[in-house]
Parts: sequence; structure tokens; C-alpha cells
Amino acid sequence: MSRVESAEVLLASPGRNFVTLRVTTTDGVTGLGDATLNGRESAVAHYLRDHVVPLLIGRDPARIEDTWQYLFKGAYWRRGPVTMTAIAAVDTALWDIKGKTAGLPLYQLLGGRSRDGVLVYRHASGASVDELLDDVARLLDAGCLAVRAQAQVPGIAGTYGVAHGGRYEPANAALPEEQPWSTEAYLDFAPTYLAQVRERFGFGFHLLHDVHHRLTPIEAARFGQAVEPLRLFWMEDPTPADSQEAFELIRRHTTTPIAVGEALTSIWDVQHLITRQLIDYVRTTVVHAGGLTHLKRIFDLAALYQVRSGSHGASDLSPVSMAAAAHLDTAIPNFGIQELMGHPPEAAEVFHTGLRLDGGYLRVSEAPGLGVEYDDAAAARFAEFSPKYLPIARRLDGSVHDW
Ligand code: EZ4
Ligand code: CO
Repeated sequence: MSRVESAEVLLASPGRNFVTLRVTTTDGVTGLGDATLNGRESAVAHYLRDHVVPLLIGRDPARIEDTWQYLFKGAYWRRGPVTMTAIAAVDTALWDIKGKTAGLPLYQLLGGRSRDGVLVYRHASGASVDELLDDVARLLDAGCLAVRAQAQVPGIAGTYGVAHGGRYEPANAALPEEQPWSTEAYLDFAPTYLAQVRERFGFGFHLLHDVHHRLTPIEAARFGQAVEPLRLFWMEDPTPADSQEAFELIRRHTTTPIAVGEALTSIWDVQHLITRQLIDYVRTTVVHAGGLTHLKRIFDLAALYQVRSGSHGASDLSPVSMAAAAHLDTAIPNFGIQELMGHPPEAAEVFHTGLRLDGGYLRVSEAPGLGVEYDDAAAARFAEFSPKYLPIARRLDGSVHDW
């Protein structure tokens, strides 16, 4: 019987830091899993090396669910992003191995194809409204069907989501950059630029916006009401979901759809949001929510309540994650949309994915498993791995705000 022979934690920084787990079986089959936790990468790398890899050696790689339960329940300590990302990396690698062993692309093992392509949304941003409008035009001209729009709030340097020099990479500093925040300025400004996007480009595409945890529930309710005529596809993370009940207040006041979950790691973190129908899209991901096994469990629960998937797909989720997400998105009945931010060009030298962007749709390859190859020679060219932090937000009075 095949056994896990080795598991390597691979660090590379092709344009940004990525942590990858590669599991190899005694049959010589390899599987890949993303283990990148933005700003906290080495915590997961050490968790894997010190506490997980020794448990994998000699295990039956076919026992994916059992391995998930073993790592989750065996840790004793519940959930947490470091643990859940480490479990996700193992889980994804084992699914990759199962697909390669079966000679089938992963979506076939997850129930087969439910759709021809995966609807993706891309990012438009600008330091001014004119710059944002140009960026939206660029994406629509390229055939994009869904666009997330973010603009710099006047006077608020470093507003979340705004690219500088064509690139947006929030974890950019050796120590956290501190950015100012004004809820009042944002609430006055954001609805006006979103309105300008609709005025210029109409309603023939999906328009999204990420509030990025910046509002209280009642402020979020006001924002949602203000943008109702713009028919957003969603407002994302209107308030932190530390208290899931907080969304009841938002929901009482607005029909603007809500998406939550990119920073959450388990089914219990979204249970109340889903079962009380407080959100419309759940943004949990393969890499941070315990892998394909656990994410499918979340999406199956969501399906019972007409909540659709809308997985996080920022540049800090590696191409391995994006491939895994695209396979799951292809298979599940209640897929909604997939974020596709894209990666620095160097990442494509290390990770060869068979993913294809075709108009507004992402398509998986028919290669067995995830269909991703890790190029060790290319990774060696990007071996220098230095810690990078996400920014910190401070209100104008100097106190810390949710970033
Ligand atoms: O801030 O991935 O919707 N996307 C986002 C991201 C997150 C980063 C954090 O690592 O909110 O840009
Ligand atoms: Co977000």
C-alpha cells in the first residue's frame, strides 16, 4: 500500500512570499498544498515542519477525511488561522495525490462539472475617481464581467485596495505601515464614486465593493442603503464578523447583498451568518479554512440556506490555492463568484497552473489532480524570503482601527 514518504515545506518569494507543502508518496506521486498566511508565513511553516510533517510520514495518503479529523481533533486546540492553514495545506496535497492516482482532474472527484466556467471578478482601483474609471474601462474592455471598485478617499493616504504603480500588494513593509482612517470621509465619498462607475458604464456588469471591516453595523446599514440604487453584486466585510450577530442589524436595514469570510477559518465562524441568512456569499477559502474537505462542508451548509460561494482570491493566496478553488467552484451547485486578483508575473515561473482566463470565466485544465507543477529551479531563483507585514489603520485621533 502507498504511504506518505516525505513532506517538504517550500518557501519562495516570486514577487511575494508563498509557503507550499509538497507531499510525496512511496509510489512517487506528489501533491501540492498552499500554506501561505499573509504576514504570518513562518508561523505556518514552523507549525507544519515541527508539528504536522512528523505525523504524516507513513500515513495512508488516500485517507483524506481521517487525516483531516486526526490533525484537527488531534491538535486539541481549536481552529485558529495557523492551524487551519496548515491542515488546509495537507488536505489540498492529499486531494491532489488522489486525483493523480485516479488519473482524474480534481473537479471530477468533487462531483463533476456543474458549470462550463468559473465567473471571476477582478480589481479596479484609482488614486482618483478618474483613475478608477480608467481602470474599470480597462477591465471591461478585456471582457471582464465583474469588477471590484476601490478609490482613494481624499485626504486618507493609503486607503485599502488602491494600487500604486499598477500593483496592489498590501503586505509590503518590513514593519507594518500605519495608515490613517476616517469613517466619515469614507461614508461620504465611497457611494459617490460607485455611482460614477454606474453612470459611466451602466448596469451590464457586476459591480462589487470591499468595505474591508471598516464600519460599525449601523454605519454599514447606512452605506448599504446609500448604494442600493447602484445594485452592487455585494458589499464585502461591511463590519468585522467577530460577532456574527452584528449582521442582524445590517440585514434589517438594507437589501444590498453581503459577502463575508475571507479572514474566517471554520464552519463555526460562519454558522450563524449562514443559518440565519445574514449573508448572501461566503468568502472562506481552501487555504485558510481547512482545505477542500472543510470548505466543501461550509459550502454544502451554505447551499441549504441559498448562500452562494464567493471565495477570497487575493494575490496572497498562491496559484496552488487558486487552482484548488477553481476545481471546487467548477463542481459545487451553489457557486457564486470567484475573486481573481492575479499574481506578480514572477509567480508564474514557479507555479505552472493549467488555469485559463477566457473572457470573464476561469477554466481548469483536464490534467489529473490540481494540475499545478512546482518548478524547483525557478523557486531557487526566488529563495530570498523576508517577512512582510500587512498595514495597521489608525483613526485620525491616533487610535487603532480594524484594517
Ligand atoms: O486584505 O488578502 O478581498 N480581498 C481582500 C484582500 C486582503 C488580503 C489580506 O492578506 O480583502 O486584499
Ligand atoms: Co476583502
